[in-house]
Formats: sequence, C-alpha cells, structure tokens
Amino acid sequence: MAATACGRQAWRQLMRNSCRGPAATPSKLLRQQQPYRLAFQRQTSSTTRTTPSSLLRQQPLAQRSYSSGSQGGQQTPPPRSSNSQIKFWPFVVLIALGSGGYMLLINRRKTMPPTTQTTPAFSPSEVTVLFVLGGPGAGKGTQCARLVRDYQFTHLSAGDLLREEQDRPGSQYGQLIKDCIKNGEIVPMEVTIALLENAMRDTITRTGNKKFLIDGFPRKMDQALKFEEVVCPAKLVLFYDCPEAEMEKRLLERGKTSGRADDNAESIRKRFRTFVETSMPVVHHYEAENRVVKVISTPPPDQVYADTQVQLKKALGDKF
Ligand code: UP5
Ligand code: MG
Repeated sequence: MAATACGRQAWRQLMRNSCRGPAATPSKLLRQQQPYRLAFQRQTSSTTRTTPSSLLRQQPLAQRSYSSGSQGGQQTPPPRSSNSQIKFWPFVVLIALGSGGYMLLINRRKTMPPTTQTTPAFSPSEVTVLFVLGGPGAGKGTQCARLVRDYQFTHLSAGDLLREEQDRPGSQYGQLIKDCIKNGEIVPMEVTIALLENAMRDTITRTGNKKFLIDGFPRKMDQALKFEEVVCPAKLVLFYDCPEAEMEKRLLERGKTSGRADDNAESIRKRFRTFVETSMPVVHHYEAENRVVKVISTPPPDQVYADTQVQLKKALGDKF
C-alpha cells in the first residue's frame, strides 16, 4: 500500500512539474523522480526480499542441488509440485483429433468426383480459331486480309487490338502497352487474352461469325496454353516463314509511312530477338502436336496466298 501511495505521489509530482513549462526540462524531471523511485524500491525490497542481487546470491545453491554426486550431490532434487508438471494429455487429445480430421478429409476426397477442368469460353466445335504466326514483317496481316475476303473469317490482330487499347483514353494499360511495343517485348498475357476474348464475343454477338484468324498471337508458351484453356482451342497454326533480311527490308520500307512506333531499326532488332527466343518455341510446340501449316512467305504476296490456300485445303478440306 505504501509503495502504491508513493507511486501516486510521484506521478502527481511529475504531472505538476511537467505543467510548469520550460523550467521542467527532461533531465530535471528525471532528477526529481529519483527520490521517489528509490523510496519505491526500498518499500518493495523490505517486503519481498527478492531483489536481483539477492536472487543472484541464491543461485549457486540452487545449482548445487541439481548437480551430480561428484559435486557432493547427496542432496535429492526438490520434489516437483504438481503445478510445475507438464501435462501431456491435452497434446495427445489435440494430435488424435487432428489425425482423425485429416483421415476424414482424405476419405471424403476419395469419394468426391475429380476436379473439373476449366471450360473454354467457346467450344471448338462451334467456333473456329486459326492462329497466324510468323516473324515481324513476314506478311501475316497481308495474307489474313485475303483469307477474310475469300473465306469469311474475322481477322483479329493482337497487335492492332493492343495499339487500339493503348490509344483508348483512360486505359490503365496504355503506357505499359506503349513501352512493350516500342521495345519489342510481349505485353502481359492477361491484357491480350482479355482483348481477344472480348473481340470474339463482340463479333459473335454483332455478326454471328464464328470463324477467327488470330494474327500475331500466341507469341509465348504461357499465352498459348492459357488461351486454349480459357478462350478456345485452336484448330491449327498457320505459320509464315521468312528470312530476317527480307522481313527487315519490308519493315524499314513500311516504316517510312506507317507511323508505327516499332518500325525502326532499333525496335525491329528487338522484335526479331523476342521472336526467335520466345515465339519460335510456340511454333515448335504446335509442330510437335502436328498442328502447324507452314508457308514460305518470301515470294510476292499473291504467290504466298496461292500456297496458303493449297496448304489449308490439304489440312482442313476444301471448305475451311
Ligand atoms: N509485305 C507483306 N508480304 C509481302 C510479300 N510477300 N512480299 C513483299 N512484301 C510483303 O507486312 C509487312 C510489310 O511487308 C508490309 O508493308 C507489306 O506490304 C509487306 P505485314 O503483312 O504487315 O506483316 P506482319 O507479319 O503482319 O508484320 P507486323 O509488323 O504486323 O508483325 P509483328 O508481329 O511484328 O506486329 P504485331 O502488330 O503483330 O505486334 C506488334 C507488337 O505488339 C509486338 O512486337 C509486341 O510488342 C506486341 N504484341 C504483344 O505483346 N502480344 C501479342 O500477342 C501481339 C503483339
Ligand atoms: Mg501485322
């Protein structure tokens, strides 16, 4: 009680001092508190007698009582009170309950049907998707225009959709797309896949046309797998093969008037590198699955188109 009263007194004094203004500096306040702190210590030590120093003094005795016989250990350990004993049964009960629950879960899983795979948004039996791939300037867009004219496809160029999104006022991806295109890098697939899926849905709703040429996509394995999983499996890949020197010549020529931010020597170099390192593995993946129709696109456009028709008819029949 005395200690508590002392503490209260100290607190009141501290508050009085702190209200006195500039004279009550922190060091002064500390000095003023000192007698109260000492008084408080004296009170406690006289009642409990367990100051740090007294505890230290007791320590050697306590150690001896648990030491081995060689250190004069005739003394037996003090009897442990029932309160200090560790109780094991709660742990045993917990472990038993946990294991039981786990076994129940496993058994329930066994009787559950296997997890269903994601269903693509469009069924390949109703919607036809042809991926059109090839290096930058290989002639994908040029050939797609002819296929649209003759076979009623809807042409969706991933690059065009990205450029549109980049220019759309308020687009949160505008800057990201701009940077990627300038550097010949690939825009994160979530953006491109969403644009493609929306465009497909929109086309089907507006026109009822369900035949799509998806140009310049997928450019990366993860895009390929994701698109086929969530949007629509592709019927095949139309791959235009063209040497880099020819593609570079075409792009530099087009760059004189196209206004495209990536039709310049530096961007073209980066686009080529991305194509070889990241997009060619996609072509190889589909080749391994026997789903690629390859057309050499070095000759003039009409000749390339004639060959495209021959190849597509071979793969898909006359009415593709
Ligand atoms: N030309 C065409 N065919 C010819 C022929 N047989 N003989 C002589 N000349 C021919 O043709 C290019 C030029 O060559 C034209 O002037 C044409 O007249 C002439 P084009 O048909 O436009 O070729 P294309 O293969 O379509 O070239 P493009 O430049 O469009 O190819 P890219 O794949 O580089 O461009 P895209 O627009 O698809 O992508 C641009 C960027 O968008 C990418 O680099 C990337 O940053 C980004 N992107 C993504 O991030 N993700 C995507 O999924 C798609 C794009
Ligand atoms: Mg193109």
